[in-house]
Amino acid sequence: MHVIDSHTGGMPTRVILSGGPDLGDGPITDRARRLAQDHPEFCRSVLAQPRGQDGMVGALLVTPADKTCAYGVIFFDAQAVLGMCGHGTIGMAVTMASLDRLNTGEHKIETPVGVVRITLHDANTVTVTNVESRRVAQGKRVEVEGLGTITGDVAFGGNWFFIVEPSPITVCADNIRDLTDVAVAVRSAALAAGLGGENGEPIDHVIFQDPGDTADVHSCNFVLCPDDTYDRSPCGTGSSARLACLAADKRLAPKTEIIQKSVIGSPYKLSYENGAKGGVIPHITGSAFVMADSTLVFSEKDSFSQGCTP
Ligand code: PYC
Repeated sequence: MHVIDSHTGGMPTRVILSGGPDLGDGPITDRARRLAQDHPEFCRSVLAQPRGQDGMVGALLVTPADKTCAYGVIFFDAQAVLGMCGHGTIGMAVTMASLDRLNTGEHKIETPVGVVRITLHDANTVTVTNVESRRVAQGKRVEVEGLGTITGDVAFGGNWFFIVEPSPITVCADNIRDLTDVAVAVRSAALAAGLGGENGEPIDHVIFQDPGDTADVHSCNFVLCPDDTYDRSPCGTGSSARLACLAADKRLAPKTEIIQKSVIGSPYKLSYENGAKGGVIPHITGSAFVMADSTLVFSEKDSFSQGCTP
């Protein structure tokens, strides 16, 4: 299996160039469902330790059904297939550029939640124009054992987010262990309360938001991913959901650029335009760097061939 690894603000992406499962034809949503249902061991074996690492997102390249798209891509982590992934889209674009398979300029990419647009500015810098993102519920209260009542908004940005502001624990690198534990408890409470999308889609990520610590940084976030690791980047889909909340609250005007940092301090530039269905069209600019070009080996004699993390 030929893979190329990159990181976007510290968050790793592994692009699978060849050797992935055959998902057949048809709409990319059907192929994503087949990946989730029929190939969980593939996702784990490629991303979990010892072959992968915490937080790593896979980007499986597929033929786009929409021929105006440069690539189709299905993102996944070790536990779940994702609707979209912002840091992964930036990593994938920089990876394909490193292979001379993507020129600078604008391109369309097909994902299970729809077509996203990217602008490759140079070898490392990409703007993602995401699918329309929206807030579906405001000020939802959940009871979290040991913490009491936590209030947050439910929003879609390509994945489903429960966004809590201010954070119950200060967002800073020293607090990552505690932030993770509390976010896992908040996600369980949100799921138990049945929070999610209009069609019963469950919350898959939790975000804690705090203000930025310098005048030029609007905000900083901690994002819990489905595999219980945190996003080292400010999370492209999470930032999209957050922009939808800021717009709904009239706290940020269209086309106003802000900087959001992740819990480890990596930045995205963010702005939005109004969407056709009442939500926002987010623009997310970040940088990625290629780290490795590798062949993954799977031995039948290796009892940990499918990963050693549960
Ligand atoms: O950047 O959208 C994102 C993302 C989702 C999960 C991890 N990163």
